[in-house]
Amino acid sequence: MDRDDPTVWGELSAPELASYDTDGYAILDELLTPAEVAELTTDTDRLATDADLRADDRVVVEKSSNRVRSVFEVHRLSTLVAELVRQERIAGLARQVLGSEVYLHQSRVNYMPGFTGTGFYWHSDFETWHAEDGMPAPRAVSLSIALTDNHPCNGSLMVMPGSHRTFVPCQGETPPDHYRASLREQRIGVPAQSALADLADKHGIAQFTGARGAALLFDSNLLHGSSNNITPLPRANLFLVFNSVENALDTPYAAPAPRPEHIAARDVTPVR
Ligand code: 6CS
Ligand code: FE
Repeated sequence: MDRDDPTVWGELSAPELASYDTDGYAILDELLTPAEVAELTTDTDRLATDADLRADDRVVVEKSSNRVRSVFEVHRLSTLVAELVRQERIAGLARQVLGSEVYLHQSRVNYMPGFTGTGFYWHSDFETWHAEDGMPAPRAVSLSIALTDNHPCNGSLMVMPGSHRTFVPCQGETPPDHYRASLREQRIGVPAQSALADLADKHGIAQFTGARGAALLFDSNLLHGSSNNITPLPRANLFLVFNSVENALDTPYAAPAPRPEHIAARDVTPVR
């Protein structure tokens, strides 16, 4: 389906965002300094190794190893992340694109260890957020900040530039409580191979690479995914999702019950 909603709801003043409307994403090469990344990494590594957190629902471990894949709600677990989110160079990007006050819909760190890191199959985040979380419109942006260098070879994110203008409804139904399994390996809510083939043919595939501190700002409906990481080089990214306060979550459009608040926040207090 063609998308009716705009991609940019506000005014873009940052020159790095010039191609955001057309491509559905923009790369910010040096969003954080190496010193800032080093400080953040101390905190995010602590979260991944904290024995007390292991049993917490916010921690997702890999399907076939005991390694931590994601930690959710990191802005509540790390004061450094909380302070970072509020900064104008971070939340200000989301306000420019979304044209309103914004709040954090989701925050997480994705850890992709060397050798054994497993990828994320092709998906549109908005498809999941609409169906399972009740997000009305694709008026949200994600900021993925590289905490390690993102090379072409270590499972870096692939995107289909321009695919954000097409909404691909996914087949099947959302089973109750499937979100834990889905965060390890998404099988439900992924587009049909024929749709992916058509869109790849039309738009091509690009990849987000960059040194630690680089960031990718992308539209909630952009098709993206990543391969496994068999290199010795780990990849970790801090992932922040901002939603417009005018796009607050409703009841899910295609799931029996909403996902928990650490995955999809319902408190729309603006980030300031
Ligand atoms: O569940 C989420 O909110 C996000 N994570 C996955 C693996 N797929 C959909 C969305 O990107
Ligand atoms: Fe995603």
